[in-house]
Amino acid sequence: GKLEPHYNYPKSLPSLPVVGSLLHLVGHPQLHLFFCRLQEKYGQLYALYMGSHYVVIVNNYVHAKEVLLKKGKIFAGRPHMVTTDLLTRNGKDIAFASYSPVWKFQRKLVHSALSMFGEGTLLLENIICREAATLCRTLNSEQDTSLDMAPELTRAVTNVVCSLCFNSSYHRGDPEFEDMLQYSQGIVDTVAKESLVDIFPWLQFFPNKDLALLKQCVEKRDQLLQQQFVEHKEAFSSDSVTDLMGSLLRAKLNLENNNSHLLPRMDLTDDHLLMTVGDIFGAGVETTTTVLKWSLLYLLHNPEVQQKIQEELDQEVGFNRHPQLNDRQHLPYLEATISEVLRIRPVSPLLIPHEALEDTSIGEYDIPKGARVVINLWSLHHDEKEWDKPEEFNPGRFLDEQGKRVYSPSPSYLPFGAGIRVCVGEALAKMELFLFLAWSLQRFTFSVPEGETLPAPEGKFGVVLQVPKFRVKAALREAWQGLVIY
Ligand code: HEM
Ligand code: PLO
Repeated sequence: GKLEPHYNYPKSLPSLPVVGSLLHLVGHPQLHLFFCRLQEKYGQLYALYMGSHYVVIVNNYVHAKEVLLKKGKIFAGRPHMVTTDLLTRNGKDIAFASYSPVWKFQRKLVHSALSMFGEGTLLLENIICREAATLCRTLNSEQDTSLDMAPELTRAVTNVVCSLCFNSSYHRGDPEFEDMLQYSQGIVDTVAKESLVDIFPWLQFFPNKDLALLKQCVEKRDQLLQQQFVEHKEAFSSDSVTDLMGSLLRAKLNLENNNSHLLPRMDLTDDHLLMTVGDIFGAGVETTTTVLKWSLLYLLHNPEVQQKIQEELDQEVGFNRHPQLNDRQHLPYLEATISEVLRIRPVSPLLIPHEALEDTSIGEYDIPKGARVVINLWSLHHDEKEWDKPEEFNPGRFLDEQGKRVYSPSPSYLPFGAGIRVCVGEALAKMELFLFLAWSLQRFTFSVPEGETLPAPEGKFGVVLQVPKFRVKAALREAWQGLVIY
């Protein structure tokens, strides 16, 4: 929208025509840190131009909750971006699609599929435990070597979403899995990170290395999705639906067969199905793996935390059985550690940009229709008024004096977002984080291999906050020597 002169808009960074405030952004690849620091000069709520896009940056929880909860529906839009349009066939997925009836329906379908296969039933727990056992077997055979855990963690997490989406899984060394690792990294490196093509859409018509890489990676991913789609369509039977792909197909057929004229006509195209699965698959893999890597990194930095988790596990679970989901309530220290990892290194430090669907306001400030709104979760999670020494890793923040779990010690904590755009995978992610960490720490102690240094806890900004590469040594704990560990 056009800015009206007499309105009370947020303070704006100085901008030049065309370039917008871009000169300020150049040389600041860590956008979440830069936006956090700009508060010193412009206050907690300020605006800037990215190319021709008017962007409002929110840095405190009161404003964030107004956007996400109180005015959630008004701010439920998503901006079109060159890179995400490429990834999602112009927003036919969930995460990068603007508010619409089809989007609402897609979310609902995923929700019910997730609760059908997992939450509530025992099935998903069994799948995760099966992958946790495989992970522990690998760790056991690689014991005391210097190991890059990233591919092992990714495979474990990938197999959970593979079971969920396609009722399939990968073995170690599977070439299709290696392909997936590659293209997914290519997408994470190039998509939705306020890259130049997203700021200046006309740049897409010039040769551009990042964009070429993204196209190539998306093509690879689409081939994989298409293959699953065809196989599922051929084998489809509406009374034996066993995965997300199947339940989406069933929903589409139902919609076509009895599309009553009472309902508004809704087109759930093949593209919508493919992109929905693509989202769940992509989010399912990249987010959970990232958190597991951050967790390991912080355990290397804080061996006393690792030891406390193990003491708790020894006491509550022991050595005769594996950890289960219903142990969660008895393992508050492990749960607190997970919460603290999600605070100190939020997976999605700027969430996904929201867009105002009408003229509105945040606090005392007017916000024009079409404004992009970026919630700086990093600022919320590192707010010194809300968190004592925010850069310090301290699971104790999430416990009371008796060591009992405190769910949210500050309102300035939203690792999964909130409101109608809240993460759809929160419950699944928490189940996986808990089980993978509990299984591994019950059996192994992780340390920095000889000759290696502690990895710096610096994240790399992008569509997820990426973890630096590092190696670990996994030593089988004494109590497990000579026992069958899975
Ligand atoms: C959206 C966090 C795991 C699927 C989001 C958002 C955040 C988030 C912050 C954006 C909310 C917003 O823009 O306002 C996380 C974290 C995870 C995680 C911290 C892991 C620890 C997952 C998993 C799945 C998933 C496992 C899939 C099974 C999605 C989807 C959206 C989303 C589809 C888009 C929702 C929408 O735009 O309507 N997540 N997520 N996430 N997440 Fe997650
Ligand atoms: C990760 C790379 C995949 O190849 C494609 C993909 C799909 C959905 C995206 C995900 C990527 C990154 C994390 C996102 C997720 C949707 C919701 C999630 C953005 C790009 C978060 C944390 O918001």
